[in-house]
Amino acid sequence: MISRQASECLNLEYRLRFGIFIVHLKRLTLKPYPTKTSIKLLFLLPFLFVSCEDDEDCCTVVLPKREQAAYTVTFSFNWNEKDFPTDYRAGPHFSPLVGWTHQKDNPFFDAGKTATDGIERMAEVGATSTLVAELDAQIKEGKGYKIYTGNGLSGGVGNIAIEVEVTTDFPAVSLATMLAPSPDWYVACVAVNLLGADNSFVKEKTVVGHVYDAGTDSGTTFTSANSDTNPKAAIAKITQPPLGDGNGVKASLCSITFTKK
Ligand SMILES: [Ca+2]
Repeated sequence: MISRQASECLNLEYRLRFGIFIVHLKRLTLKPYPTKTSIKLLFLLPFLFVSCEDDEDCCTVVLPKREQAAYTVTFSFNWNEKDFPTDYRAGPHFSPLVGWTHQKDNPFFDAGKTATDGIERMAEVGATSTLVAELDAQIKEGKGYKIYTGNGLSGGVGNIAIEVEVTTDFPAVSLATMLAPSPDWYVACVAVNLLGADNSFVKEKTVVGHVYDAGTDSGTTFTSANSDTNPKAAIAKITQPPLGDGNGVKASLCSITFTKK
């Protein structure tokens, strides 16, 4: 494909070449013997009709570059009894990370959406296979680039790191992990765009890992019995106890850093 601007540039260049050709032709027809000009003309002829579509230096029009970048994404958890005392119990942990890189602003895991079956299974039992199949279907529709599954964490404090790749067409990252024990709560980064204002990839970015209620189980605290929510409620950021303080969950529970490799 060549852009309209590039096409106009090519037309202009062809017209210029044709003009040069005519000037030399007139000079040539006035001389009955071969001259340096007529020899040059012979060399010019093929260039007059050769397309410069494949010649990067032909035009000054710069077509958009499709760049790629790799990042290490580090989830740093600090879910501890001192900072989150309400109903705290031993054995907190996080399920294997799962997510994808995709077009910016894709709301797949975001508040306000209804959880898919894959999000429900991830948020309730930490399973990834249904979610991976759903993300694969999204990628086949052209909405995403790659799917990732990673490690979990067998405690409330510690890090999980994962490597991801983004492109200018798919510059955003969404990753999620079940917070356990819990009814249907998960920590996630949703559609974090790694393209900066100058349209190049940022060196580093840190965001809060928000805690979401998937809206698929009606339990109210960490160890509530299973109570399926039917129909599903919308995904929502958690604000209330035991994790929240009425307004939200302390940002210290999870921070997520993206470091360009
Ligand atoms: Ca459920």
